[in-house]
Amino acid sequence: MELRLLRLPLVRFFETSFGRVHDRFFVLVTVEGDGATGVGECVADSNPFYSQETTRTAWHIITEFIAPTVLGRDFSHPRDLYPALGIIRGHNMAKAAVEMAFWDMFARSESQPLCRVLGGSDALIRTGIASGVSIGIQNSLEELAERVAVELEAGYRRIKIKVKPGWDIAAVETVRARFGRVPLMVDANAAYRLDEAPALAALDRFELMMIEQPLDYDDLRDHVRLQQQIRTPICLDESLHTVKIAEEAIETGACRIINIKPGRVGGHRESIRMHDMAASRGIPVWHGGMLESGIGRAHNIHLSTLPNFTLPGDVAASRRYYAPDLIDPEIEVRGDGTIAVPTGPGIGVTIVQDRIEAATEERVELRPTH
Ligand code: OSB
Ligand code: MG
Repeated sequence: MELRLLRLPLVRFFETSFGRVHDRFFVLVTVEGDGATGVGECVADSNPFYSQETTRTAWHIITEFIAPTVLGRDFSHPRDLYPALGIIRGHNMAKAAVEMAFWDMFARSESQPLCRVLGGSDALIRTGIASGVSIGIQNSLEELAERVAVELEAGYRRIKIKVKPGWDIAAVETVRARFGRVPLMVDANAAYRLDEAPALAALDRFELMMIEQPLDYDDLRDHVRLQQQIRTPICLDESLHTVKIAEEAIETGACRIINIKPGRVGGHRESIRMHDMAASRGIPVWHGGMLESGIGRAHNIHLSTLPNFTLPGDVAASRRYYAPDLIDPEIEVRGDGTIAVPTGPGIGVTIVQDRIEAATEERVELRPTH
C-alpha cells in the first residue's frame, strides 16, 4: 500500500456554511495485490468542519490501524474488507479510501469495469449518469445568477445552492426569478436550528426538490420535528454514517431522500447496503460529492449506476474543480447533462503520474509485517 498526501488548487473557491476553501489537501491510497493495483481517494478535508475526520487523522488511522489489519491478508472479495475493520470505530473516510482502492484492484484483476462489479444497472451503464451541480455561497446574488447560468448552459440536470442564515430566501428567489422552474434544491450543511423552522418553511413556496441537512450534523430528532413543519422534503447527508442510522431516519420521518457519499459511510460496500435498504423502503438516493479529483470522481460515477440512484448527483465535470485534473482525459458532462461511465477495467480512467508527483507533499509505502 502506498499513501500520498496531495494538494490540488481548486479552479474557483468553494464556500459552504462552514467556510471557504481554495484547495484540497487529501490522501491518495494505492494498493497492490493479485497482479493488479487499485486507487482510492480519501475525502477527509484539512479541517474537521464537515465531519470529525481530517486529512491527518485519516493518514494516522490508515498507517497505524487499517494497513496492519489488511496488508498481507487474503480477502476473497472487497466486500469483506469493511467488516474486517469493525474493531475501528468510525473513521469511515479513512476506511473508505482503502476499501475503494481494493474494489478498483479487484475489478481490474477480473478485467471488469467497476460498475459491473458493484452491481450497476445495464440501463445507467449504457446511458451514463445524470449530473447536477453544487454551487457554493457567492459574493453577491448577481454572481450567483451568473454561476447558475453557466451551469444550466453546460446542460446540468439539477442546481443545488448552498444556503445559510442570511443567504437563503433571497438566493433561492434570485434563481427562481431568473431561471423559472429549473430543478432546484438547497444544502445548509447543518447551519440552522429547529427554532428557525419558520425561515425554512418560508422556502416551501419555491417548490424545491429538497433541503439537504438543515440541522445538526448528528441529529435525527429535530429533523423529524422540522419535517412536520415544512413541505419541502428533507434529505440527510452529514447525519447518516451507517445503514442503521439511515434506517432509523427513514422510519422516524427525519428524511424522505438520502445523499450517499461512500467516504461518509465507509466505502462501496456500505453505500450499496444503504442504497438497497433505501430502495426497499421506496426512498430515492443520489450521489453526493466532496470536491474529489478525477480519481474519487470516477469511483462515484461507477457507484451512481446502481438503480436506485434516481436523482441527479453532485458528480460533475472535472473542469469545475481542477485544471488540469489528475486524469486524462478528464471527466466531462455532455449536453444532455449526463456523464459517460468509463468502460475500461476498474475505475477506467488514466491517471497522469507526473501530476500526481507534482501535487505530492508526502509519501509512504506500507508493507505486511507478518
Ligand atoms: O455537503 O455535499 C456537501 C463539498 C464538500 C463538503 C460537503 C459537501 C460538498 C458539496 C460539493 O456540496 C459537492 C461537489 O461538487 O463535489
Ligand atoms: Mg451536503
